[in-house]
Amino acid sequence: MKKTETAQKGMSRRALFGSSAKGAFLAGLATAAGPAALFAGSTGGSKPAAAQESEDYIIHPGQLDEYYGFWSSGQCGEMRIFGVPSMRELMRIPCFNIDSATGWGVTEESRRILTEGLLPETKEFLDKKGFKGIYPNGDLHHPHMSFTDGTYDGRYIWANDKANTRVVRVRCDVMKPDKIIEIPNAHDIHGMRPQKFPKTGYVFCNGEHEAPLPNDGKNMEDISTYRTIFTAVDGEAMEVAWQVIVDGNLDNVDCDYQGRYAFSTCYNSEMGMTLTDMTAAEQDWVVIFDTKAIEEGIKAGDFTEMRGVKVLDGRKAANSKYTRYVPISTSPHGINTAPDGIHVCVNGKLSPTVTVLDVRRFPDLFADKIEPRGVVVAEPELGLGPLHTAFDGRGNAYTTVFIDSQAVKWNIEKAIQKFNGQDVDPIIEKIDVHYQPGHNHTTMGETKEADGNYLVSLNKFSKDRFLNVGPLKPENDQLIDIRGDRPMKIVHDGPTYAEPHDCILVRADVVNPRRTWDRADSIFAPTVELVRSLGLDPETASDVIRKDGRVYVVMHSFAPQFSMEKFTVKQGEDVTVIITNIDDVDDLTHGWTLANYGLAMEIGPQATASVRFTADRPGVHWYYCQWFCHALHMEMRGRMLVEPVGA
Ligand code: CUK
Ligand code: CUA
Repeated sequence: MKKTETAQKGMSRRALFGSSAKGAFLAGLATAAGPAALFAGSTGGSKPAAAQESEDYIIHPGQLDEYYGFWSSGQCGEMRIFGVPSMRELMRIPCFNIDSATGWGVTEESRRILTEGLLPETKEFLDKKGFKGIYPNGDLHHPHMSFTDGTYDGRYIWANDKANTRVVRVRCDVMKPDKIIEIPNAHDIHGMRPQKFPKTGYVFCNGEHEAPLPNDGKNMEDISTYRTIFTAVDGEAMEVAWQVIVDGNLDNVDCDYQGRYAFSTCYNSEMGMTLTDMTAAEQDWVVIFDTKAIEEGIKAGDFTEMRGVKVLDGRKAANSKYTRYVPISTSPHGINTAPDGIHVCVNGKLSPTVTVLDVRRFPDLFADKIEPRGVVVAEPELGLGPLHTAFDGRGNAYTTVFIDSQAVKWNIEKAIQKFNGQDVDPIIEKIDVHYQPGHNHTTMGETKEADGNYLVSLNKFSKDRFLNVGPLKPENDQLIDIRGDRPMKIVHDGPTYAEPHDCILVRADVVNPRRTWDRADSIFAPTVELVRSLGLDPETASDVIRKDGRVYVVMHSFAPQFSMEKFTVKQGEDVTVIITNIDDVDDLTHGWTLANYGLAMEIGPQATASVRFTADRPGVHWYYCQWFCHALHMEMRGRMLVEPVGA
């Protein structure tokens, strides 16, 4: 299908729904299952010859990918590593979830990371609930890597938890989280981005939902007391640096390449509680934050201390020097800064437009020299339901249009010319995706090193693209070849389990994880210290120590053996098993699963891991290595003998 026809098809679809994207959206997404299926045409069939020529996006067995992809998993609560362009899933990184394979949420090391950053009342709540201090779920939407000088530096990846108001930091050298913090005062962290310059720095976090401040149940009906909170986390210390109170519900956030401004899309400027109220106004806004003014405000003491955090007032009515509100048509969603360091694309969602802001005008806006809309330099109409935009570093943008089920390639400069009255069409090409895309992402696309090789479209529905697996279907993450100025070409369908909202695509040379653990690693350093305090060397010990009412079982492992074939404890004893994997071989992970006790853990090469439990069940209980490690892996086992009380 030629691109002009594809574009026309987009038009006819628009005609079908009438001109109101809002109407189509509010109609309960009938489009997702109905009319879109009618138009489920692919770009398959007669492709332009040029697009068929190069198939070097095919990664043959044994070949390595050019890019690491870091995927969110939404309500699964984990992060995932993909290889791109092969779209092979390489690894999962448990973050906010509890994981059966690795014992994330079960081991002492992961429990420390999961609990130490929680607020005291959350800890208390989770203990009472019987969750032993740990939330059983999370909703991870936005993974973003740390920056130095406008591009990825391979140190960390941060991500939000919308479900339980947390932020995780994953260490890229071992691909495990090392810090998780709960954000006080705010509710339900959604949009999240690290500062790009000079170095991250701040990690900006949008509290999406509004609630009374303080939220102590004394005044729940008076909506005028509800507040939405924007948070800057110090990404290095993993502590809240400051917060700003704003109006409306903060959705997505991005920031500039100069290290000064952050900006959030904001829906529900009405502060409505129902769908009708929330979409009543014609316009919502983008809130721009001046981090320099905020830092000066803090120095001048212009804040209220709440829960140990300095909170500034950035509400619209407060006419604050910390924020500006730029009107955007109602319910904007994604916000993305172009690699040119100048243009910011605000995706319309209910409006078929993307609004382009020029960051060079922000100082004048804060100086009140121009009207808020004076920062708008273009507003191309792209299709129904624009959600997110990605960039190729060649001046082009790629916007997902949810209702139209398309990716739209358009030129930023041409959109500006059109906005200035010239007779040009900024839209270069539209391509059908399958189906209903949310986020998209280009290779290195959120950095100044955007290289324009591949575009990933994260589609919410797969419907008929795969064998039917029952009522619950996978998502469909499609890889699109955008190299050169050839027509876009879908080169891979990638089914994924719930639910990638966002991903980043990072050049492989930026990411250099270790092959085995460093014995001095901070993640298990407290455990190693504990073993030493018992007078033992974790790498050679095979001992049972009783101290202060607790039992410590300390052993090591080397394929295919645990250093202890058995150990004996008494029923009801408080037992901690600590194991060090002394194998120093690439990929030689052991595990320790205690049968019928609900316990398992991963022990990577050169790592120490531990679990603590009460030996409630008497009798013989086998423990075994659950990670296939050796020809005699099945034989890698031992017995825990639990003597009944009174015996
Ligand atoms: S949001 Cu999911 S499609 Cu949470 Cu970034 Cu836009
Ligand atoms: Cu060690 Cu299997």
